Amino acid sequence: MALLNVLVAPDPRLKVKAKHVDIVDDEVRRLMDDMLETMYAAPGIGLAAPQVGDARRIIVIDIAHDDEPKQPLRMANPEILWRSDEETTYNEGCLSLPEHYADVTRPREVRVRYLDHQNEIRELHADGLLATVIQHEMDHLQGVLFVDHISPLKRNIILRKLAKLKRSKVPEPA
Ligand code: GNR
Ligand code: NI
Repeated sequence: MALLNVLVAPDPRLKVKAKHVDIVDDEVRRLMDDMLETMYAAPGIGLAAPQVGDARRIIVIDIAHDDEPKQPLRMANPEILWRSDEETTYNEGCLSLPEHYADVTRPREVRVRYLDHQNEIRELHADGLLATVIQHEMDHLQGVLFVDHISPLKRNIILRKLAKLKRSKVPEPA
């Protein structure tokens, strides 16, 4: 297992559309496990492959609390089969937008089809926080961040602050 580096916005690798996975083999399983380890260490409750610089349609999620047994979900090629008309709002965070939060409204329930870590087709009905995190992670596979769901004014404030922070950390070549 290995900890992976999580990309912080603005970064062009967070804006690309990720590619379909043909088969979940040992190499993909290793990536899923490294992503879970990275997510738990952060700590976070979800992580998408583009956030660790890998442009494939892979996400991992665990919304179990610290005092509960782990409930890791590993998904390749997730597809939303159904979304509820009813919506819900969560104050979302993102490991690629550290220390920034905003309310995002999304469908309250979703039905998802995906390939699991054994390369088996599975379906899951999710609601509440799990449904929100699934949609947040699937957005990453389209190059979409939660700030793309809020007002351009709030989005630009967050992205400018993060860009400035990057400039202060990484000296530009002279
Ligand atoms: O850790 C995370 N918390 C979170 C909270 C509310 C809605 C979505 C999330 S996902 C986020 C981790 C992350 O950036 N996943 O891409
Ligand atoms: Ni995120």
